[in-house]
Amino acid sequence: MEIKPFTGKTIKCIEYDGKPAVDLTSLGIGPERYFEMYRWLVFTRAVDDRGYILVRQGRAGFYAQTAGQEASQVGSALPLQPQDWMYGDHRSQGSQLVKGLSTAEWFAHILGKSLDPTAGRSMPGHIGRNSLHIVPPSSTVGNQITEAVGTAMAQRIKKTDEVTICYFGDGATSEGDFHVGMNFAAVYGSPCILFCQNNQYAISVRLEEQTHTKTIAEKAHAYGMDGYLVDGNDVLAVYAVTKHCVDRARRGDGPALIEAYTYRYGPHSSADDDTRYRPKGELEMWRRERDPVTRFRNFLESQKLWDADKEAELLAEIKAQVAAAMEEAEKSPVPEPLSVFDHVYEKLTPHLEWERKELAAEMAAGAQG
Ligand SMILES: Cc1ncc(C[n+]2csc(CCOP(=O)(O)OP(=O)(O)O)c2C)c(N)n1
Repeated sequence: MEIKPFTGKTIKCIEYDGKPAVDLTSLGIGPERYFEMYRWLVFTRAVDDRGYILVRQGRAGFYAQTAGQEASQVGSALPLQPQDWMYGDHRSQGSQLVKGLSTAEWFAHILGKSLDPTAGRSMPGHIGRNSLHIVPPSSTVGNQITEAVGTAMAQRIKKTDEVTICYFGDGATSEGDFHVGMNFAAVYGSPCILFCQNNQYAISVRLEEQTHTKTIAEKAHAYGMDGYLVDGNDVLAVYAVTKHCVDRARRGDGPALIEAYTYRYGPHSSADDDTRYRPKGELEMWRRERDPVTRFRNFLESQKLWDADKEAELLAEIKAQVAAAMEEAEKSPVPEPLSVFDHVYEKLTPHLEWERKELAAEMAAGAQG
């Protein structure tokens, strides 16, 4: 299978019914990798379902689901190495879990517990993990693009063997940071994979209201980098295209823009009512005909690699793993109020020192009376 930019066609490996669309032998992967991919798809959805329930139970304040976008997230994170850097947005948990984030840490983050690597300080969905090179997203749409490109520029200057992947949505391509980032990434030949999950909506704003180009991938032309349009609900295609771009970037051949065409199932976040802007029947059609998890299971079945017993075994195993992670997160204590001053600066500024003393005094007075 040849992976080429700007063909005007969406790159795909499997049909919606799961039948291979191309000769898959050239991908160089076999059943073990397929099982790993499928496990991650099912696992990501299970974690996400559980996370969203926390909001419905009134135990968490916010959640942005990844449901529908699992193939984009899993397929693009699997080709990365541990030394690579990941910049995500508010909807990147599938990729972050594949990069190594523990599920208990993810739930602790949603609940604002001490086990959260950002110590309960960040808005849910804005997690980071230093040791895994996962950078916490800033809430400002598109901000992470310039940050990621800067990291990749440093990787180039320092001649490391690292690459950086940056996730953002279609809405972020209307921000100045996208255009600045694309230009700098190309001019400096930085090893950056700019990965746009085009789920067709920025909250209620449809893609047609966001851009007048037919695709997002073609915008790469203007910056002198390669742009690839891939079926974002086809985990094999996303894996193959991202691996191609990661390998090129690691060899020193510069950045790439990938557009993964996909669809989100949930509302924008737990604070949104998507029934007010989706055309009738659209969501149901994507769920019924294009679901990334079902599609890959159909593929495995078409290759005689999967059956109902294996499915039941996997679901039971994942259910137990998710429950254990939730239990660990729940056991974690809420952070000490005074810890809010930790890690702000290496050394507290005089003003924060003063605020810290004031809070400590108020807490002591409260405890007494
Ligand atoms: C600069 C800025 N404008 C507006 C917002 C409010 N906001 C948060 S997410 C979002 C939509 C982002 O859409 P997209 O980039 O397509 O990502 P998606 O949520 O669809 O994954 C908006 C408008 C914000 N956080 N920052």
